[in-house]
Amino acid sequence: MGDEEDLFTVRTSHLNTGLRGVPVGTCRTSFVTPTEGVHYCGYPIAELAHYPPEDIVYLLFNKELPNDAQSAAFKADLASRGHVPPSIAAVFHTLPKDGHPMDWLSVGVHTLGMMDTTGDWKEDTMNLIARMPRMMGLLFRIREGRGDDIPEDDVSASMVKRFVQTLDLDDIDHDLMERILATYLVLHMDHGGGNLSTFTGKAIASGHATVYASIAGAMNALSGPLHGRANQSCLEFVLRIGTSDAEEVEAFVRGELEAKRPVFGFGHAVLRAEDPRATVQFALGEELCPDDDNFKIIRTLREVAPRVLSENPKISNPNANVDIASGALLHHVGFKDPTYYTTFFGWARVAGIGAQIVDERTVMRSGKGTPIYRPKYFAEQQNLRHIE
Ligand code: CMX
Repeated sequence: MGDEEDLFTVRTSHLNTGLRGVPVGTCRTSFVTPTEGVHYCGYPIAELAHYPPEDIVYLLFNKELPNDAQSAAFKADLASRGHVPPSIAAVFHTLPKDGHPMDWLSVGVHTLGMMDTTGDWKEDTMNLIARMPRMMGLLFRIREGRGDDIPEDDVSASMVKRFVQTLDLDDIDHDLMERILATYLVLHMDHGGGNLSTFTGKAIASGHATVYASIAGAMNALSGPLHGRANQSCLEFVLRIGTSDAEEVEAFVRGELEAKRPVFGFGHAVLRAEDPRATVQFALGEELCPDDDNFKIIRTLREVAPRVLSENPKISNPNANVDIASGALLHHVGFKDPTYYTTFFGWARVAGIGAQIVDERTVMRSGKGTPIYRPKYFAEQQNLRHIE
């Protein structure tokens, strides 16, 4: 059987595996290769890491990078859509303060949709992207009990600046925070078509629920500890290590493995080398915060963990993944509570998931759109011989 035929043959061994490896569609925004990781519209992520997030949003929707005039026009378009109704703050004030920030994010997206849905896939997606920075800032402030005296929203500022201005934290280096967040957003915007949150968002949209309902559902999927919340777990893991001494770090890693716990920040389902998104963030940390305690720990982990994990031949990729460094960088610039980290991931993914929803709803099948999702499930007792 040829490779291609094999790829498209569904076998009994594929059942009850969460569609793992079963081809179900095409993705116009990004793909992942084992060595270079994610590519956005053909560009390896390492080549895009230093672009402003707005230019990468443009890329995901238009499938080409903007020139200067297109970039300026796109930023102006986002500004024209950026106004967030102040009444969203009233909704946030009613939420339980100990609710997880990802649940707040899902409520926030839904609430924006209840306040203003046009029904046009692209319009709604662009409006949501434009409103995310302010909504994120309000979410942080109100959940932390800082809901008063919130600064005016400067819709003409960059996505990241609007968020940082809304937060309005004392004693932080705004430029540093903006630089770390801008890189974080670009690195996390998209990751192929089949990851759980993207697939979920597209599945919901396939039933013609609104963009807001679809993205809120995608955020719920992202919040799981096996998916986006690994982001939070990874810094919690680093904080538990508490030393950058190589021997102590090695003893800690071995202890985790003996206790059958994951060594967070290492391994990947598809990549077979260090994730370029980790490489970019390590370089950023070496430039911006080489002496930060957590950064020193992850620098040692990057040396030690792949060697220890390589001793187990079952582990397909012992190298660092995207989550190893992002937490240390976010912590360094002032985000001390890891439970918020997945909300940054979600904010970034609104662009990639949104672009994929717009493609599936308005481009695929010559513009008719992908039909409503309906994979087949067999009754357990049904005879499976015909697909052997
Ligand atoms: N620590 C401990 N065990 C690991 C491991 C790690 N970092 N990486 C892989 N393994 C184990 C797997 O659990 C699996 O064990 P079983 O056979 O007992 O089930 C075995 O090695 C083989 O796994 P694999 O084929 O190499 O990798 P998977 O596709 O099954 O899992 C991943 C990938 C990311 C879930 C896994 O490497 C892991 O748990 N890493 C730690 C958690 C983490 O950092 N998650 C963030 C992922 C970021 C991203 O996806 O981009």
